[in-house]
Amino acid sequence: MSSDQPAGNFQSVLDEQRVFAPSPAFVDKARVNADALAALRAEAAADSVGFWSRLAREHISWQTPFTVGLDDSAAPNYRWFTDGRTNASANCLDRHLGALGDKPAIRFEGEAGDVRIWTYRQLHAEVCKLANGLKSLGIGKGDRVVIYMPHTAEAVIAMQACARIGAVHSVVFGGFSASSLRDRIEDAGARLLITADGGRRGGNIVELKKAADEALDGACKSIEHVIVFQRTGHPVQWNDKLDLWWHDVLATQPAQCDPEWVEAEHPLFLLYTSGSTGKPKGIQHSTGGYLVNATVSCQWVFDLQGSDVFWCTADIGWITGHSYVTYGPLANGATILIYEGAPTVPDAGRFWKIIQDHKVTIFYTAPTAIRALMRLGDEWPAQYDLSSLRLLGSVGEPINPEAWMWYHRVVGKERLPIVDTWWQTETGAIMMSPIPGATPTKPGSCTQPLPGIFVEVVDEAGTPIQGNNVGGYLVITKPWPSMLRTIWGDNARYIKTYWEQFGNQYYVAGDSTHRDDDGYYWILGRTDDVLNVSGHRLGTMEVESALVSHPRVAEAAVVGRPHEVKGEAVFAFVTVRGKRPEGDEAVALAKELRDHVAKQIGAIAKPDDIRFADNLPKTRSGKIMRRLLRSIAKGEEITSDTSTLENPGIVAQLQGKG
Ligand code: 6R9
Repeated sequence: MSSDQPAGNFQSVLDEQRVFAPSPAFVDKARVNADALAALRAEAAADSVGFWSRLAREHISWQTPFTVGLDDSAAPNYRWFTDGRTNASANCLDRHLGALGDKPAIRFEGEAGDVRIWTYRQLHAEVCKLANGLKSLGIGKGDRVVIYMPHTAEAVIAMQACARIGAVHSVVFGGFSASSLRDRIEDAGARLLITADGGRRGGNIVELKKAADEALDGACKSIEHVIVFQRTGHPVQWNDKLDLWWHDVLATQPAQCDPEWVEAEHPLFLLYTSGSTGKPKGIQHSTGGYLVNATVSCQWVFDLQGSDVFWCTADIGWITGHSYVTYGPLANGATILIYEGAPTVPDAGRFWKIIQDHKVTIFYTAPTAIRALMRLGDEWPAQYDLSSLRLLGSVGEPINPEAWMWYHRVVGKERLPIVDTWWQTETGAIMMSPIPGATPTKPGSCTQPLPGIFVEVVDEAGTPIQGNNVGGYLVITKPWPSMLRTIWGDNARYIKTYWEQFGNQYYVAGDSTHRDDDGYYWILGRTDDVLNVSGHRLGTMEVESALVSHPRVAEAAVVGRPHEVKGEAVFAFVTVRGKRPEGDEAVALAKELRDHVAKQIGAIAKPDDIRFADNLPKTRSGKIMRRLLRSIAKGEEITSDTSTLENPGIVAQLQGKG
């Protein structure tokens, strides 16, 4: 990374001059307006530990109040609120039973259109029954439970039941293969697996039980029981020694289960995430600190209020599904929406129909979904009444200004705030985002850190770069309550991955960023996604953004390919609107796109190679698999496992073989 002022190569995002101020109508009713935000920032700047301690006391119910704010005696293994005791499930359920017992906690819609609603009282009863069932199987505090479920309300119930008894859940996304599931069960040493006969997606049954059987076949010796939720009713293999039906486990259990009060630092969950090298890391989160950021960020960023219907489209298998489906909104007593299926079943209007039918007020999704919906055409959202919406959010990757503008214009009708939220599995909760009633937004920028979060841009040597209009490594300089505590079973890797690079001073996020003239942050991508072309630094994202601004381009992914003269050359994979070009048409369009990029950014960014495909290789969470694209760009043999891709068939086409 260079500490220099960005040269012409950052221009595609820096040329983005549009600014959207919060509307007076929104500001009037907002939980946090500009004055309130300034007060929060001032309080946090004066004493960040005191600030978080106050919020922890005000927004979380403690069975034993804490007296210690931050314990940094074992830094960088920071600990928060260490002498306090609490329970995540009690915070999400029990404390709402008085005033909100009859309020819907979950509105669930299946892919086939089946709708079911759980009030807080009903959800509490189900969670208690399952929690008692787990106890009857000998599961208790500290035991690991792997959850491999479809995106249904029962997945939330399973997480809450674990939290209730102090068991540590580790949710494995239902799209992961049997071998990924096996690796995670073994690394976690789980005693119990909770799964389902299957899930429904894209008109098909996802064979979860079958994959679970395969994962356990001759392996995962720590597993003592498998609880199987019946979702589809299709026949599954049964192992009498291990398997139990969910409904049988619950049938005999009372609907009351006292929460297990755990220390604030007791692990609430592990969530496996891939690093740049090696096997997936089990990111370990705490109970107390995690809950504080998950709860408070919902109020600040989503302006969550009593009447909201909050739809975060993320699957329960990702951190976004943990913090903004299960824990944050429920701790706030909100109504959440869960939709099990694919966005295009039975047609491209499904998301918009769900928003209309359930009167969704807050919609939080990923840029990849926004681009896919954009590609399907404006006529789909136009057919539905989206007037219930009052706030839009984005998470997971940089959102290119074109997609942001489409979201703003077509979904937000130029009236709704958009919060572009930057954070990571490791941070537990949102770190940077606009505050919708206070922060003017710019398309493509996550704007500024939340109160109590302190970031810097540092150079190669770890020295903070002062002033604005600078770029470098993004680091977080002060501990915050929901930070990861360690990597399960490998604290040395925790320190090496997140701290060592700059002498254990800062949390190293692994992203590069640019801070513009107004002090706004623009995430340029992972540090491993930065290209160096003839000594010039290029963000893959800005080349992609330039490509996508061409009317024919739907989506683009750019990677570096080693080049004898330039060091690295730009290689672009492109999907187009309409039919994929072939032959002369492809040659002509590639030239047009090169010239277009040259015009947008400069000749230096011109892709040397452009390959057209019907689709890009994506993980099930919608992230483009750049590692795979880099291998393809280099012409390497693909030996890595591509089974976790949303669309494994696309690999041959990307290699130019299809
Ligand atoms: C929450 C989540 C983390 C990585 C992160 C960054 C990218 C997430 C972003 C964003 C730009 C945003 N990322 N949000 N980049 N703008 N608003 O996605 O966690 O799956 O661990 O991914 O995603 O590169 O480092 P996770």
